[in-house]
Amino acid sequence: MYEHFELDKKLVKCAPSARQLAVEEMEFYAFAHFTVNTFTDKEWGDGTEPESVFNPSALDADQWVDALKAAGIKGLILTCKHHDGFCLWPSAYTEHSVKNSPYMNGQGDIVREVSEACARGGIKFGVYLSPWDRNAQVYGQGKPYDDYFCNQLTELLTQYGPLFTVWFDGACGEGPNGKKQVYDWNRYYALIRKLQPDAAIAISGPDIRWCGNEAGDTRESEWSVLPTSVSIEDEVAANSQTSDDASFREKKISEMDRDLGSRTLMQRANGLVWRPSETDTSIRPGWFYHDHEDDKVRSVETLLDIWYRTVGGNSTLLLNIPPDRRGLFHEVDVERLRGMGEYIRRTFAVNLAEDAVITADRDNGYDLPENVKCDCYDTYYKPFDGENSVTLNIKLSESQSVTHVVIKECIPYSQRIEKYAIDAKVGGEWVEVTSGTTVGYKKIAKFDAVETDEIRIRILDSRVCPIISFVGIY
Ligand code: FUL
Repeated sequence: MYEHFELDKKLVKCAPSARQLAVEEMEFYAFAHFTVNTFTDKEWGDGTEPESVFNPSALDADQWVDALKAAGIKGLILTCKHHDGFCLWPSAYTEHSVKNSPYMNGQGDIVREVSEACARGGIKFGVYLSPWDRNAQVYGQGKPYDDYFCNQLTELLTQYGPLFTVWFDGACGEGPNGKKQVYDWNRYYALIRKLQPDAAIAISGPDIRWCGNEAGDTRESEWSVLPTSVSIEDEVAANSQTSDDASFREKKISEMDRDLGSRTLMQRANGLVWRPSETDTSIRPGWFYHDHEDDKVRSVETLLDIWYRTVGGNSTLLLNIPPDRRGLFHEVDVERLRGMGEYIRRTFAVNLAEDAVITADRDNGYDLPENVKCDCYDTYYKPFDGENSVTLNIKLSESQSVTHVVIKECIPYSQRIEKYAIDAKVGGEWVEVTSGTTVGYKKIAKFDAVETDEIRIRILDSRVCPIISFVGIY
């Protein structure tokens, strides 16, 4: 067997839960940051904003959903309560909400309007509820605030239909009384599991991991199998004053670390966990709408670059589009979303692999190479365990211009590929067109157009053996 076989056998036992898989399959979903900040021109409200400032003049959640669908976006997460504590629904537990605003004479419920528009439009709905609350008087008192937070969470979990995710920010500042709250996370998680068992708990939660930045940056190697913690090197432990203290022998993983899953790191793993990356970033410089940023909306080109690196790099993309003071997505943002969607639909319209003949230099006699034509997890291509480098050959029906190869691992069997290269046959010779490291849920390999009738994917290294569910050529 090859060098890392024993380690790799342990690593590939780690796989996604159904709720994690459901979010990964959405690939691209949106945030809408909307609260009093939209009207006060701030990014963080301090909780003293009068409810009277919140007054969208022409709110139309169907317009949001139409714009999202034009980009191919599959779900929307609404900031039901941001750090300022203002609730977009008429919560029974606070006066600081839409019910005391001029919007619809206090009869409005924006969480309802948005969740219903998502259901009508056939996209999923999720909630952002900030644990940090700069308005609630009970904030910082311990259990009284946890009770308040759980009451609000219960309203959101029970009154607005199925939620695909509950998004918890890690921010924890001071409340109106100058005190910080120690959040009872396990209590919040238990409530979500009880009331919405299919919802993935994101960021400050067990199911979906923050990518580590808000700029849209990505890693070259993005792993979903992570260590729960790693043992620190022996010499560090030996030099430590309290080296007999077990906690000093352990290092927690930070989402901002560059390496979250290499074999080198995994050799020191104390446990394993599936935690796929989500990249959250805004279409504008801020998370909330500011009219002075109308000329700073990211270009279609920039947005597509982020889309390629995230959706095509084993991370989901959570793109924020902040509604303006009318309660609409601004025309510029709508145009950018449409531009993205048109490009993506056009580029991936015809999969040349469908009519190709697909073979491999080895297979297990059962999970055959042709199985990668089906974009599903029921069938896949797999060699025998221990065969960690293989070549898939894709003979096209005729010579074509090719610019993209898409590879998806069968992630119910974990993430396995460490390294690959892609070649095209040009004038009878193999030419390497691109290469990379991890694949995971999906890799979109983009390269300069090449005229070819044959492509090959060389898996150069993988854990135990690669299990490939899909290959697309465009
Ligand atoms: C951050 C917040 O402080 C920002 O306002 C925004 O909501 C972003 C998604 O998360 O931590």
